[in-house]
Amino acid sequence: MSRLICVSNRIPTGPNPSGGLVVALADVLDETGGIWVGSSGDTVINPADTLREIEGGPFRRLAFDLTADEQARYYGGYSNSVLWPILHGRADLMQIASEDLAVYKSVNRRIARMLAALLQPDDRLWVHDFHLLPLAYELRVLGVTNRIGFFLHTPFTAPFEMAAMPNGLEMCHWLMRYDLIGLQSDRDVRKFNASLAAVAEAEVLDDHMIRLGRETVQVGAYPISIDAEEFANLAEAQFHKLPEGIVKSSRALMIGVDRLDYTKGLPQRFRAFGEFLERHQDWHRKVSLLQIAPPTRDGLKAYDTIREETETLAGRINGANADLGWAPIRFIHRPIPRETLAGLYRAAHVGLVTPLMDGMNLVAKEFVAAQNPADPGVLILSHFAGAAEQMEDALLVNPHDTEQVATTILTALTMAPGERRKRYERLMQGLLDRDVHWWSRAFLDDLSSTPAAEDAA
Ligand code: GDG
Repeated sequence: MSRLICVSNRIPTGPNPSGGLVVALADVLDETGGIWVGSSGDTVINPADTLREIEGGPFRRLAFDLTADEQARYYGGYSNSVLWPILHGRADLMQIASEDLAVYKSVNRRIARMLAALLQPDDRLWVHDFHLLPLAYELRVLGVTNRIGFFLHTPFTAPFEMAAMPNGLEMCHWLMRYDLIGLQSDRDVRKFNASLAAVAEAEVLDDHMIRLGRETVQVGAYPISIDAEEFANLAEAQFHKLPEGIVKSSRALMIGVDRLDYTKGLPQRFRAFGEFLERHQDWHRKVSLLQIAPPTRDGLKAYDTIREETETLAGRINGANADLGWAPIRFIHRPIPRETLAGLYRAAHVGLVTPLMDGMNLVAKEFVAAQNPADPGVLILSHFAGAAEQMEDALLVNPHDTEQVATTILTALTMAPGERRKRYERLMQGLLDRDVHWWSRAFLDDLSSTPAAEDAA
């Protein structure tokens, strides 16, 4: 089997790297003698023009470094202050700066040079996420004809939003140089086709093939997932290790787990919970919301703002409702270990996953996988998470509609055990049928069967 070269913004670190992507790709990297390429996370004054071997670990890893200016402009600037907001429908939060775009392109060009020096003719490349959109374009400029696939972990932009980007047309041309583009959901595939048609006048040949000038690219939905079986076992084992106060509590526990990002809808969620408490005084002291929200992208203005807004709201709701023995919201602004998280999902009666926009949302899948099959909790899930396309047995909500979410909280808390089991069984079956191993196999099989560049020429 040809080598897989996986490229992502950050290389998985440590001797035993974990995380969803690692689980999905470790075996195929190992079996094919493949390599993972990504940034080390270190900033240096003069980055080398060659990749640096990271010793140890279950597969070969090669890292590059960035300067502090590159980190600020390529990562903090164009990636996280233009692409991230626009891909999540938040054009209002874009911070457009031409110098950031220039540095974003030059970093991608350098990565392409380092990669080109490493490639063997039949290597397959799999590029991940919005930090690396121009990578195939830059590799083609260097004459690379290998198959190159791209997976976007975020949603894709709608045509109107793409038009608000400083370089929407250029982005279309970058994308056309891949052989296969993987998106999270069918909804994203529709937006991809519509955006490329509207902004670049690309021709949609069929739902999964689009042409622009002499280039054609295949596109498809490959909903990412988790290793549901592994997560279920982890949750079962970890549940018993939780503090007694949680395991034995007679209070219903609702849980939210999200990086503290403005896309995750935390203020809307807190408002809905506040409304629920206001309407249902009989639930006071009988329910609490545990919100785990580790910090992310600190130092960017939009993130400071969402932190302040969220903390203020949690304080206000607690101030208005708490008594000496009960606080309705427990807000933890720190990461907690994955094992503890798994146990907590299982202890929870309701999972609140209400992003305003999300590529997939793995928390929704982890929550379901962690449940006790005999007495499962209920998932409340936003229509605007990619996961909603596959998880119709969750209670689907519009996160903007405070009243609807408040009503749905009551439905979830009072759902009969039989109904909870029925929904859980269907959701869990879906997770077992299409787990993360299915995801990587499906994408890589399709990538291998796209026509190679020289065949297509
Ligand atoms: C992007 C897309 C897409 C969270 N807090 C802690 C912690 N987590 C873990 C969760 C979950 C992961 O982080 C978050 O994944 P999500 O999918 O929910 O969201 P993003 O980080 O925004 O991920 C998203 C994903 O890429 C994959 O393609 O689904 O749409 O935005 O696994 O459990 N893990 C630990 N402590 C925490 O406090 N250990």
